Amino acid sequence: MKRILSMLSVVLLLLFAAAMLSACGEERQPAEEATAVPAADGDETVVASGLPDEAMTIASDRGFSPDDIRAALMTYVPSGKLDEYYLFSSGGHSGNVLVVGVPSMRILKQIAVFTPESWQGYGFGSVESKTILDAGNVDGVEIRMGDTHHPALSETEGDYDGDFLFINDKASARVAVIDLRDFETKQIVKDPNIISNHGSTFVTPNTEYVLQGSQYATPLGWDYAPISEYKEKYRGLMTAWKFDRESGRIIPEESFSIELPPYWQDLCDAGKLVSDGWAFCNSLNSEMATGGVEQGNPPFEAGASQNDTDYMHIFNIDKAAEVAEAAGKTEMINGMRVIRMDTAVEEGIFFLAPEPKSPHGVDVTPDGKYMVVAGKLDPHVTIFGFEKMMQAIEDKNWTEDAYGIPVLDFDATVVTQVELGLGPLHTQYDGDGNAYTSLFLDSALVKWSLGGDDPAGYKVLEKVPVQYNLGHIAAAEGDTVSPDGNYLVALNKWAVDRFLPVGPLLPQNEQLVDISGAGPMRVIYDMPMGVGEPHYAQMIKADKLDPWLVYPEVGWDTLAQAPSEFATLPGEEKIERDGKNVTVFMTAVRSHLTPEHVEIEKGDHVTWHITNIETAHDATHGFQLGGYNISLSIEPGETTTFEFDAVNDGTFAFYCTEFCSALHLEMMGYLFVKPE
Ligand code: K7E
Ligand code: CUA
Repeated sequence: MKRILSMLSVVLLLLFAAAMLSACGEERQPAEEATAVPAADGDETVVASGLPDEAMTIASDRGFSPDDIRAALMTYVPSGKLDEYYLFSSGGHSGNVLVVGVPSMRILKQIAVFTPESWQGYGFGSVESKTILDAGNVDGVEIRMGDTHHPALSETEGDYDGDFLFINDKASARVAVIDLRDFETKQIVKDPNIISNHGSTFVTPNTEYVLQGSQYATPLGWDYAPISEYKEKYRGLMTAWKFDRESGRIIPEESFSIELPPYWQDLCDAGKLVSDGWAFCNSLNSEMATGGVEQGNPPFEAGASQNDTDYMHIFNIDKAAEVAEAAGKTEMINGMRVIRMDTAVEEGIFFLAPEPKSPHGVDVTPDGKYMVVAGKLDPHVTIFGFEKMMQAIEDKNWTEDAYGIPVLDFDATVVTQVELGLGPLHTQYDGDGNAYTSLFLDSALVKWSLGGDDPAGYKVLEKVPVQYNLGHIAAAEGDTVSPDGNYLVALNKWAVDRFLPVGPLLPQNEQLVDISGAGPMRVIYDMPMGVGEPHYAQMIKADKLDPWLVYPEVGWDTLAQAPSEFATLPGEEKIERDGKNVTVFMTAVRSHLTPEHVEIEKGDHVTWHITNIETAHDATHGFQLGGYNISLSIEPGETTTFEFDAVNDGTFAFYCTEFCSALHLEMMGYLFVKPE
């Protein structure tokens, strides 16, 4: 690997020289120079004869600068070669998750999560996806939109383990679980006591809990209360969803919430190593502004920005988990165990600390010792020390807020403040003691050094402009106990002039930044993200994942991740009738759906199982039934089920939607619905 790299740099130098020469209108470098570079151990594909000369011509014809050439060489992944990292990016208000390869920035997949998606057959008839989506319904209202913000990969000892991915829906306070064996959503849970969550999802270092902080306060229990009763009735929540690795599911009965003041909790992060067992959230409306500009009140944006400080929320999650198990310490509200505020204070579960106003991200350093709070309206980040916090708690060095919650002394908890630039939002880390923070207003990424307990050690090192309005950043494993460095993706809110115009609605721009340390930080790729606003993303080393190529057995239930009771093998295909209920057992294989004729009557209720009996990699069959809104994707080995009421008679064609073989167009059948 080293040799290929050093060779690359030789080629690079040559290309630089060539670009410079051609820029001066002089003769290009002769080809012999480049072909003189020896090939790496038997790998004759590294430098093909004559390539550098041709490459030089291309580079100069396309007007590439040396930086462009370098960026191209760093990001190009040849056909058949694989990327080094997976990036799991929120799809924002598309309600889904995008999977991207790094460094190529090729989109590998969109995972349907909160929003129906026709290709994957998610939300179009299949019982499996309906079960998942319906669990996210809100009080009988079918919710089929979502606003995903923060993906969280499951962790073992504070490091990504590649097993599961969690993501929140900010709009309806829901959390989804994605199984990374098949990259499919398996569960959606709805917090019964709030309607918006932002500070989620964040996992504890061994994924015992998936943390979820609320955002816009609503009456506890999510009932009606007039805004005039804001201070008395409106509340926030921190919910710790219990995750069971074995079943790959969140267990609501073993989860609990902590009641919070109506301060509009924002981003959170879980502690790690020394701070394992604790969690931290920012807030942005300690003023408890209630808006209502139409009644002559200050608008929210002004009302919520009057105080110089808001409150960091500090939770002892381990202690809270003990309290949640103790008799009589929780209240059951809408089926969720809730630790009320006074209990949380009494038990030493919940503290506040002042933080500069309207902060955004709080990001725990890889050693777990410091919490970096970004200012948003302040050019500084504030570094809180975990040990200092613990000392302040021990010393009872606090005042109280309006609800009697201890507010730790600012100076006693803060190590220092570092001026970074305008609009700091989010921070990530590398493995060399550096931090990276997004500067929204500056449209820049800033690299700075961490100084531990020494305020003088915190120094701004470097800035690189990005295009434009940078929100979150995702460095390779950059929020774990062992960040990789190497790459960072800037998730920019605006693209403006970066891509061909596509009308007034523009894609967002995910930019890949080289932070390998071999020189200055450089933007090396622009990836238009053609779905809703991505917020956060996480980047994991590709070899930590081990996804299935096909399902483990033919006849697989993808919801249970176990053999299906409806598995249908060749020869077992049949149509059964029981009164008005018809059940179809079908197989799919290249290039045949069996049975080909399905005859039913208007008014029947139809349950239809299809097993893809293929065991070949990539031999997926799709299934669509026009006129009945049915779309399925049946991966090799999968058994899926859909149901519908035959409300219309007529003759319908169903067919395979994946061009699976030369006779794919013949892979069809008829559904005859006889009139009553
Ligand atoms: Cu900054 Cu929802 Cu994390 Cu958007 S949030 S950027
Ligand atoms: Cu199966 Cu086309």
